[in-house]
Amino acid sequence: MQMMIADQFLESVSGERIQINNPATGTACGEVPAGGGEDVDFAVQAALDAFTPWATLPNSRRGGLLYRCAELIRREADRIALILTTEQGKPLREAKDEVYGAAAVFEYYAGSASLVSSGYADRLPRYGYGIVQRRPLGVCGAIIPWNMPVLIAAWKIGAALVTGNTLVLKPSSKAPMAVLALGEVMKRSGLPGGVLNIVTGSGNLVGDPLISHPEVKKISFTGGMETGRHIAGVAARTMKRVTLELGGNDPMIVCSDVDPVAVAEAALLLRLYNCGQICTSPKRLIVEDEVYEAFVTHLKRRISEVVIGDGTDPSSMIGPLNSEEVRSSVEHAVWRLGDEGAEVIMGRIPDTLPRKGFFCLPALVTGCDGDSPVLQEEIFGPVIAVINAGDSDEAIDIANNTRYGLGASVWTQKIEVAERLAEGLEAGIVWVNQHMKLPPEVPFGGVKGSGSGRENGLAFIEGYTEEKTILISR
Ligand code: TXE
Repeated sequence: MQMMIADQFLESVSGERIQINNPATGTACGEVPAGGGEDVDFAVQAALDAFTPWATLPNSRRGGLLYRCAELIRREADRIALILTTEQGKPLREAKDEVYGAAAVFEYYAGSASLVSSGYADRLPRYGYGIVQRRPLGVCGAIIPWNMPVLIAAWKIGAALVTGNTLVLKPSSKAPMAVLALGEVMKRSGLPGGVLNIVTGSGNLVGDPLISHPEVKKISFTGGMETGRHIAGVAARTMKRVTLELGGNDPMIVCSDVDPVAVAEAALLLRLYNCGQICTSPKRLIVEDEVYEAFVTHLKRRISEVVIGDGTDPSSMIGPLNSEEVRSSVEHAVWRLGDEGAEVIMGRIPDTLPRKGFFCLPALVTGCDGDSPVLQEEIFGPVIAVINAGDSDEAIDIANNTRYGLGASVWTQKIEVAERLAEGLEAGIVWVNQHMKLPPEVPFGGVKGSGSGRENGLAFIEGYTEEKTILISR
């Protein structure tokens, strides 16, 4: 595949390419250009050239274009989803969910176009009156990871474009092809050249020139904590705005009044979605005493029934992890939890499991210590870690015992318990009797080490525009 810059599909200036591997086979499934600084300069220039005509379109026209994109994305969902499964590993039905989710995100932004409006201050006795314009920032940059690339790209593209900005987007080199397919579909929907540019390549060679480029006014980043720290530092030097989403270590608190079997089943399905590689996956199940045994008993039975396999096989409940690097870090975390004294039960290896590929058996780890140093970090894989808590006060202490603060959930039928725990949890979003749901209508982002700034909801208006006041006296 090729990069998308201005109204062209291009190779990189260097002519070099990056091989993309299918995580289910460990073998090549495609190639993309290995971009560099000159490609970034070219893309930023294309975005600058496209900016004024795009920014001066009526909001409704930009919204209308995003609706058309959503329509075509839905029509081409099967094709984009297959590319996503092939390069990322997730089961095809999850890849389709993700592509449809991206279409819904574009519909949300299209429908919100009219909310991006200016203000008026009437009757300022000594000054006349004031007009408060909302203006786009200019050229924005987006850097995204490999775990949910199509959905996360849609969040950033929808918000930047509907507010009149143009965008240079850098996908992860571990899953760039579905994002290129998304861009190509958007272009075919009528998006003018240069409004969205996609430059593929490494973090050092494409990411760094993008975050330090003087013409780029904002960087929206989703990825690892260390990279986020680096980006915030570099962006500060050119006074860029920065939004950072740096992962999570979400607690799921299971209170004593719930049906433990039903909630354990929900926890299993949620935790294994995308093979556990989701920032808001429930990574620590904190279960109160009264329901702990029944909860764990259900999981012990179910863990052996989880079918692992190639994401294109409809019987696979989970696919491989995205890379060898992720697999070894997940396996290492499971060994360490075992060393700390937790009980580890591994899932079953099916006879049909391909020999190669980055497959990682799901692990149920029970009796975990709430203070475990391993559990204070994000485990990005199919590890169901269960911690026993005496009561809800202890549960909340354990829940907040991490440097992350992205999402959290409380499972209870008692509204007063839900309210009290939701109040005490250190998180950007707290779910009650659900987890990991992110409709574009609500703001999303973290506290503590999970980052800063919000995406979606109405946060996009503040995030992608600036106000200019004109005070008029006659
Ligand atoms: O992230 P990186 P990785 C977590 C998860 C995972 C870990 C590392 O725990 O194991 O992070 O994942 C680009 N300048 N999350 O290695 O390196 C890079 O090319 C500019 C949580 O994939 O942060 C890619 O496009 N850009 C997370 C993007 O940053 C740079 C989702 C993310 O890569 C750069 C994914 C640089 N110097 C992983 N270096 C979440 N928030 O959910 C790299 N990049």
